[in-house]
Amino acid sequence: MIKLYGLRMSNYYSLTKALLIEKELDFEEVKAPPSQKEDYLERSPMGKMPSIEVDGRFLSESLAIFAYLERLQPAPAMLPADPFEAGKALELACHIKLDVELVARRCLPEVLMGQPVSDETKDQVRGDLGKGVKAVSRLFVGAPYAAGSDFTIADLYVYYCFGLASMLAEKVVGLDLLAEQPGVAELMQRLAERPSIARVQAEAGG
Ligand SMILES: N[C@@H](CCC(=O)N[C@@H](CS)C(=O)NCC(=O)O)C(=O)O
Repeated sequence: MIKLYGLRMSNYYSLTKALLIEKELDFEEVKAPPSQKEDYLERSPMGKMPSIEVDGRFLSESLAIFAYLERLQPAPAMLPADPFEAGKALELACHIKLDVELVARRCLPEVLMGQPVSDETKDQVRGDLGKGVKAVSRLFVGAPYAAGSDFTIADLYVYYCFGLASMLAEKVVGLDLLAEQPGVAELMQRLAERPSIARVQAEAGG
């Protein structure tokens, strides 16, 4: 059985858990807060969550875990069958992850630990987020799903990464990313009803 390490409060842990549920794979959750201890780094070389364990071997990074799970359990597919469209769905997921979520994440210390972020950082975040959100809107299809007609891994990145970024952007730098992207806001509302995501949310407090 696959072991999923991390904490339920983490957006990337939640994304990976939703993916395991979508794939109907058996898994066991193991509480493991981020750490720089040697045994943790063996599972996740940057000391981050999530990571998974399969038959005594470890894998970290949500996209790498996705690549593994997609091959392990091809159905239901989380990428379009067309190879180029599959690439486009991953391109969208990458921009959400690297150019929106990772940028907004610079504001996390202020929200999570009350550590104020400098005005200089806030200005940089506003500028970088502007570019990142424009990149996402060029690739976002939203008809009806993020990358086109089918639910894909890109939808999970929309929900868990664009979602966190929009909360951070609003709280810390006063930007309403969802107001600028009504299609994303509408999709996020629909995704919240999806059984995998609703289950992750229902279990988040535990
Ligand atoms: N690129 C990683 C990001 C994972 C990540 O940022 N995890 C956060 C929690 S949501 C974490 O472990 N932070 C603790 C740290 O950076 O030390 C992925 O896609 O899995």
